[in-house]
Amino acid sequence: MAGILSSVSSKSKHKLSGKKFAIVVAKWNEDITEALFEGSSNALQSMGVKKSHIIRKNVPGSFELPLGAQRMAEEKSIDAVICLGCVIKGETPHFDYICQAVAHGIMKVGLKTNKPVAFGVLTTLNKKQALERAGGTYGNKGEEAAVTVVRMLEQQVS
Ligand code: RBF
Repeated sequence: MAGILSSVSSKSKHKLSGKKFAIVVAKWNEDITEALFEGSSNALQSMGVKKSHIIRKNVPGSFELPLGAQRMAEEKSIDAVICLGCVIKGETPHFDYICQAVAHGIMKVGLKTNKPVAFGVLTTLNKKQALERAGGTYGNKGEEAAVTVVRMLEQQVS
């Protein structure tokens, strides 16, 4: 994590202080998505983003992330959007439908609005795998999503 964040140059840190970010959080599997939110929000702040420039929006489930993201990305003042969710495989095929729709929907929002929109959605076989990626052994995918949108913004600011 320190490595990823320190790769953001001090020049772009300065420029990031004026940028505004939306974080759209799905409430399903809330314990996991809260940990992803903490990861994203803390990472943005350690890269120089003001807390008041981080706007949080909750949606019921991951399926609603694309619309939540679109509403935020269409706001003129928002520079980038981070989508956070956690879909855990059950015994029915809903997992595949939700994951595909969410991934496609989130990508479309970025292309339509021409703003960085990150896919910070865990798609795991079980809760253990999700915990490992929400601040556990495999890091925090919320942090990685924050670094991703910053990298995409850097291409515009540097
Ligand atoms: N939303 C999630 O974010 N994660 C899930 O693991 C998840 N599992 C679901 C399982 C079923 C059978 C259904 C019907 C919905 C699930 N959802 C899940 C909610 C979904 O993203 C959405 O909020 C609802 O389908 C309403 O549009």
